[in-house]
Amino acid sequence: MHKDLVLFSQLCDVLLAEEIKNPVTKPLVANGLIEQLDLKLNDHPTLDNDFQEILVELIKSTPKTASKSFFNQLFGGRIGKSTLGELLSVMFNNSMYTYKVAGPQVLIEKEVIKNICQLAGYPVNSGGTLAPGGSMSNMMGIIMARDAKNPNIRDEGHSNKMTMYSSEASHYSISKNAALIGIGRNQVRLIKTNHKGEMSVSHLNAAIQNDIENGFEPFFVNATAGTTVLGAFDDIMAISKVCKKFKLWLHVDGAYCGGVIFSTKYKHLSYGLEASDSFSLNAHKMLGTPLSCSIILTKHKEQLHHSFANEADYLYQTEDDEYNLGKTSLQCGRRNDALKLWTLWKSVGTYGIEKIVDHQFQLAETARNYVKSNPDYTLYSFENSISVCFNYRDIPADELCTALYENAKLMVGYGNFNGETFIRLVTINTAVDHDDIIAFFKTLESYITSHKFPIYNHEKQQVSSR
Ligand code: ABU
Repeated sequence: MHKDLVLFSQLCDVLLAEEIKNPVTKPLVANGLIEQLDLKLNDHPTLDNDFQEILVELIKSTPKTASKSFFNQLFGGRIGKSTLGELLSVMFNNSMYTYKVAGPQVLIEKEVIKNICQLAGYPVNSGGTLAPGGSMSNMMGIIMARDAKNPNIRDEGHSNKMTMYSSEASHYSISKNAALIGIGRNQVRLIKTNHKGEMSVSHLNAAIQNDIENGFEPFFVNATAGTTVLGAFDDIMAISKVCKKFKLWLHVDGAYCGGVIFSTKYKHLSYGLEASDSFSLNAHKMLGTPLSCSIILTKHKEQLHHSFANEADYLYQTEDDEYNLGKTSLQCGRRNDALKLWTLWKSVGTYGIEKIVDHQFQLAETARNYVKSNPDYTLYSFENSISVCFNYRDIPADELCTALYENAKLMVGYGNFNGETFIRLVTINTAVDHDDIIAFFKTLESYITSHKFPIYNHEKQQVSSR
């Protein structure tokens, strides 16, 4: 074991050096890669030296999400104290279902949940758990809403046409989960948004009313704190009033930007959160922990238990349900995903996490200012968003992003909204500073100049009206 940990440490050194030397991995063609990197599994053992070499090649050819050139997804960077927590949880190899096998790890998860509930404005007896990703956190919210509407569904299944509501800019997991839990994708009403990507509350109200009149059974509304493309925040307070009127469960999908609750300056973006019934938050996004650290909270702790508990006498043999976390979780075997957030939080404090969140908004400000002040760019996104969406000289965003990736210049993706396609620069990467944002634009511009990229339109677009 010790020998393998020494090797692990050496491999980490290779990775850290690679992230600086080759921040964007030159992509290899997927077809044929299995032979090229010697990934095939064999009947016979691999010699130690060959094993090490294969791993070094694997490191070199794996995309570098912690490098300063990674802006592609809603996560990125690496924070040492949090990575330490993640590595420790691998070494501990506990499972969180019982106090008997997880011991103090259970208390760590409970402490994290309790503190986030406080920041969300939830009452003291609220609860929560961790799920394997934001989609599954949202699924847990939907399941609690379904069971709160009809407590017999867990035993009998459902026969009514139950309907769900979420904006057309919300995450695809809402529809996917409707399919997975048997509600059906066609029972998801995608509510219109305004020009900023925020859900129309009047359309929501009308859609619910219309469904009731037509014999459907509405049960769940999802509001989003940070939509996937534009990073928009729905008006949670206004939506909560509609939910109250129709007695519907309000879930807030804060997977992307729910981390604003840590920031004195930006928590107003989630105003009304305390009126929701459940709230999901991905600490591996805005809070900078490694993947995955997906948290689902609810004011209705008893509902979490009702929806997810199942007896198993071979498993639950000591303590009560309060400390046997398998009674409130989606999974059976489950690593302590809260530990990496706890090690970070313990080391930097709530104020330290606030700085992490605020830094991302500052970087977005830098990027937006750059775009606004340069006539070759068109801006599509808005203030208070860490997704900076733009086009450069009307070059098709998909072609440009793919060219930057294939030529190992930058990792950045593109998105669509209201019929426009644009580059989405996500300023969530904790490794990045002001100069790296400027370097991003300079790299993009010099790539276009040096590669004589076809240019469609040099004229300045009207950014101020967007
Ligand atoms: N929840 C994952 C979203 C992926 C992305 O848009 O980057």
